[in-house]
Amino acid sequence: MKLERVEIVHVAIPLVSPFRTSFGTMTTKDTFLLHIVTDTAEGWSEFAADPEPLYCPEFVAGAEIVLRDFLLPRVAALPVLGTAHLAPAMAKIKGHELAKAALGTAVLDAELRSYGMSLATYLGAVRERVPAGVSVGIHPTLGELLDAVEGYLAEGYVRIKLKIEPGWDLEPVRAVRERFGAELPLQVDANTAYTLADAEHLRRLDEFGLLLIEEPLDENNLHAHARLQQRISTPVCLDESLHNARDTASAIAMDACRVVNVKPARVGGYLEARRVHDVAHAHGVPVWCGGMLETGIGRAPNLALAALPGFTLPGDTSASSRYFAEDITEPFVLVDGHLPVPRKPGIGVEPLPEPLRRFTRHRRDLYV
Ligand code: OSB
Ligand code: MG
Repeated sequence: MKLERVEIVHVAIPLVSPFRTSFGTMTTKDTFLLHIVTDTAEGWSEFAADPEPLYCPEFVAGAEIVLRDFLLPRVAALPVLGTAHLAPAMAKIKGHELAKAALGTAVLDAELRSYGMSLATYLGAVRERVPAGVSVGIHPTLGELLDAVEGYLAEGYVRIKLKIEPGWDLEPVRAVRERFGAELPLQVDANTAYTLADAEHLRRLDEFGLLLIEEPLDENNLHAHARLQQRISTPVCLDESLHNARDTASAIAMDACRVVNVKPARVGGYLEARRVHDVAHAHGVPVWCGGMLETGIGRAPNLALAALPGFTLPGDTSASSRYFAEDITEPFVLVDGHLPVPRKPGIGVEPLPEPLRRFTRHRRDLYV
């Protein structure tokens, strides 16, 4: 393929309800789509992070500069544009996995469209639909939390994840267990809000039979997570701390995690996400697909990944209606607690012109 044009489309789409985590509150999905045009096909992707670096070091305005000044010039200089050549071309630029993932996914989408092959087929998907969990934010009161969980269970979600932070942990978990029973698949996500000094407190979660506790301690502190795992029986799951397959191998070897949250953007794209899956699966460590409140453009490829054999736990891959009253693609709809794996070429979806136009803040050419 030959690169002809790269365009950034900034979008802002209101969320159906505010989403509060230990690091902040989101009311709008505010990010950019990457649209690439080649001589054979077009490709789309979504930058996964937010305008502020609260979840991870990358952020919307920074990623645009990284793409424009460092990643695109290297990729545009390739004699042949193709997924296999991308990682070596971008390797000299340190970090910036989410920006690399955006470019890599748009190129992969275009390449697969030119072959007429779906991402699911390319990755080796073994399922036609994947079970959907839902990530439930911190609520002002326990009553409002229970109402929210009840609503999601009524819609068919098969697993609940509660966001926790100091002061909002044991009580919400106890309340959800009391109301919905011991059999409900339940897990928690702290987004780095605790320290090892909280180990005895976190051990009190053990009695609730949680599937896992996600990223309780500092990002990248594998040693501390391993120390915590020695003191609690709830399986530790890592999100923010894992940036590639090598990190994942180290974390598993150290017993710093017994479950892995795979977010393709966080590890630099779908090829590395596949490797993270392979490493974990080879060790018998279950993985599941995380989310970043994506529009349909980011959700579609995540569903393809979640159909790989090692994804044995339900992901945060919820239906479009959990996030948006109106999405920029055809919505993903929950059927019997599952979402369909896209099977059309590439990521299998594209923006609908009319909603895209309404939710677009501005467009900029990065490369012509
Ligand atoms: O830690 O998994 C996380 C959303 C934004 C940033 C980080 C996280 C999340 C979620 C929601 O938990 C996942 C989703 O429903 O997309
Ligand atoms: Mg998380």
